[in-house]
Amino acid sequence: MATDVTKLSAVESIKEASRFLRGTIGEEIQEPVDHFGKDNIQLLKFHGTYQQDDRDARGKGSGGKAYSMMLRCRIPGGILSSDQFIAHLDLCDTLGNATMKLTTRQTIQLHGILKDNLKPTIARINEIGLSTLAACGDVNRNVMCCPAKRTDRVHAQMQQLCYDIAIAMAPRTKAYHELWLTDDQGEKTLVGGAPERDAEEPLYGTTYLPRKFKMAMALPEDNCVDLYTNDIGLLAIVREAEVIGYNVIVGGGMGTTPSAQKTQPLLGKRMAFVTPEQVIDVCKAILMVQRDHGNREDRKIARMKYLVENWGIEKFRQHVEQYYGSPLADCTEDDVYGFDDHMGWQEQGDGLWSYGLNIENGRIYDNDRRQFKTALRAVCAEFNPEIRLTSHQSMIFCDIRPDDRDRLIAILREHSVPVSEEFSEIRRWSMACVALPTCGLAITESERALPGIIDRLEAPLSKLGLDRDQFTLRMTGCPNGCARPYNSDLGIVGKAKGKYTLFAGGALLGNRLSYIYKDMVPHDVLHDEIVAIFAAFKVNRLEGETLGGFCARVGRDQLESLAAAAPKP
Ligand code: SRM
Ligand code: SF4
Repeated sequence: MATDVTKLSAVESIKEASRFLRGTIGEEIQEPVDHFGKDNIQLLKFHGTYQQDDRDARGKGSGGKAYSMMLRCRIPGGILSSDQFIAHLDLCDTLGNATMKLTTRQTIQLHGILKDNLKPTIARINEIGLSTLAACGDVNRNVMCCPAKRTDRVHAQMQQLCYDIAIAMAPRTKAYHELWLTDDQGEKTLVGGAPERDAEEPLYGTTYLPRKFKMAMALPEDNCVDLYTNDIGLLAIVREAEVIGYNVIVGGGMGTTPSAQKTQPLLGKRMAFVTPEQVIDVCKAILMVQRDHGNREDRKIARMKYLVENWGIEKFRQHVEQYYGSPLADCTEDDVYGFDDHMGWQEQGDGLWSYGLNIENGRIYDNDRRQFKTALRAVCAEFNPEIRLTSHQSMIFCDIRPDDRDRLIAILREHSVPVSEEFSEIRRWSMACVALPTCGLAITESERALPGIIDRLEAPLSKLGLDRDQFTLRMTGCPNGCARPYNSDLGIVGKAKGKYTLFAGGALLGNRLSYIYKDMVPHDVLHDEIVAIFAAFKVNRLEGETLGGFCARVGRDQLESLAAAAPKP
């Protein structure tokens, strides 16, 4: 490693001493306390789980923290069976907080799992053929891929490769099996066969990566996974209905700390073209460059995006070529030009249909008004559809026969689940991160606030005649950017208690970063600020211009003047 050992960040020593992610998790699980200690909290992330506390409950009751665990599954490309989906619903009802979250990276999160229930929950997830290993932590996380079910070879090739990458780049430690899938003595296997993997980590070594690592795969006409925000984005290049290779985009990432100037959101940079045969080894080479040259002293600047930015793409590519062992070809001209969110009915090409159900902010629950869980259970029981999760926190039911289409919609309606066709464009293209009450890093509300903000934007948009325009509006409860707010047309980012930074000028395609339009905007005037932007757009847009394109063209200062001058609806 290039870094001086004495300056390594605290997490580096925890990883090094952990004996491949074991730490003292096994001992702590047995202890009669409701939470884990701080070193194991870091290691538990690699196993797919975060320790949290109910932030609504802080300072109430006995005054202590109400601890529980969040558990994130690893679902490459977001593809799972009805049974696996139902098993998650069962888990959220029996051991979680009775809700389930579809995430911005095509996975499922369970919240509110008590420490004593962590092992049975992880064991159950493995029993149904899924895993939580490497859903979080300084490793390659859930690999995203366009989830559309199609009979063409292109989607199948990409989805297979997505799965193969996830396996090839998964950690190999036996610790996961020992801790969660054996009896308390660590001897008898409870779930599945004995682990076939080595105790050593040929790809990661003892200290794994300097920071989290993310990958996604998309098509030029359909960047539904937001390629440019990933450490590695693979853009499939198709000629005569075959994937002939991938343009490799490196060094994207959203997270930033506004008080630290050295941090910033960055879009990935186009690096090289690789054939399908080369792609896994080149991805491994990229990961190894980051492993050996990424910053291990300061976690704020440890993501690969800073290495790519500091070195420049040419130097980075040279290193990748050295690790890979031969020169790489240049990218083809192809780039992203479309985004299909796969909502509503789509033909698969085999006579069957997929139905994309928009789940607002990915939250699945039952209450007096809406019974998502009951409806989804009923759909799965009746049609047994394959389920595919989107990177916009929504889901797709696949393999529906034409005759069953009306019945599926009827089931949703019977349980007051809003169907995708009823969503306004603004709500359809919006996303909010979890934030309060579970996220330990949240500064403001997000998931619980965005629906109300959109309620106040829908009528003005209609009055302005902009309600058919498609643009992304994304909100997060802190600057970490979990709902990717820095490349959306508009972004709302929690900055201080009840105050937000408003971003403008990104793009639905995800290939342009936004700028700070206004800072420290109080929650209750956010919608006024946004309506003023809509009004300015209405009066001043060029033909065919998108909302983000307009904001980017006029720039911050002119946008402010135009927004002040435009007649409000
Ligand atoms: Fe995230 C941390 C939730 C996608 C950037 N993210 C967190 C934690 C684990 C908070 C923590 O560290 O204690 C959040 C748990 C909240 C909770 O209560 O569940 C959290 N992130 C999420 C999810 C669930 C948001 C959602 O509402 O869907 C997404 C889970 C994705 C998954 O299934 O794997 C999620 N996080 C993202 C994305 C979007 C993406 O990857 O496409 C980003 C921006 C892209 C990127 O990585 O740059 C993202 N999360 C972060 C960061 C900032 C990373 C950075 O480089 O600075 C943190 C904080 C950190 O790592 O220190 C973070
Ligand atoms: Fe939590 Fe911030 Fe991520 Fe939202 S963006 S889930 S508040 S870390």
